[in-house]
Amino acid sequence: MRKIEHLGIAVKDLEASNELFKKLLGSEHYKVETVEREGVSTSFFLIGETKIELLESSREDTAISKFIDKRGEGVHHIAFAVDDIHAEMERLQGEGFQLLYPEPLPGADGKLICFLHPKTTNGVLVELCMDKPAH
Ligand code: CMX
Repeated sequence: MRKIEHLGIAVKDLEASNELFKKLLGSEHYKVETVEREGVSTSFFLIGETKIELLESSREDTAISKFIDKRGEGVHHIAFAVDDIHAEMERLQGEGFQLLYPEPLPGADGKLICFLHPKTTNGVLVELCMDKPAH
């Protein structure tokens, strides 16, 4: 694992939270992106070498809407940057962590991603992410 790539924060209203985080961080979000597969609208803020990803559910019964119903708004996941996501998935599976996908999937912000089940990581949803290869 190289560094914390981003922190994901579940929010009810992306537009209102963009305004709030703009005031908090003193800078604007640099992109807004929809991930259809996950049913989320996201926005990204850069803070040093790390990012904050705000996540709003765009339909019912998504991971984000379930999370907000159960726990309210707040920190949803920690994403770590990795150099080789396949190797890291194999290593972590060998260590007994439960991967949520057998193969990496395309995520927001030009990444390949995989999640680890929070039940196997002290209750914290962990994401691995790697820049998508150029070809
Ligand atoms: N962090 C910590 N615990 C979480 C969690 C989270 N983000 N989301 C769910 N849980 C916990 C729940 O609190 C619940 O715990 P209890 O059994 O103690 O009540 C348990 O996990 C099961 O929760 P659930 O609401 O029944 O949800 P599911 O089992 O259907 O799904 C999970 C949980 C983690 C497998 C699912 O949320 C998932 O697949 N997440 C990965 C995908 C994702 O989060 N996508 C949104 C972000 C996309 C992006 O970044 O672009």
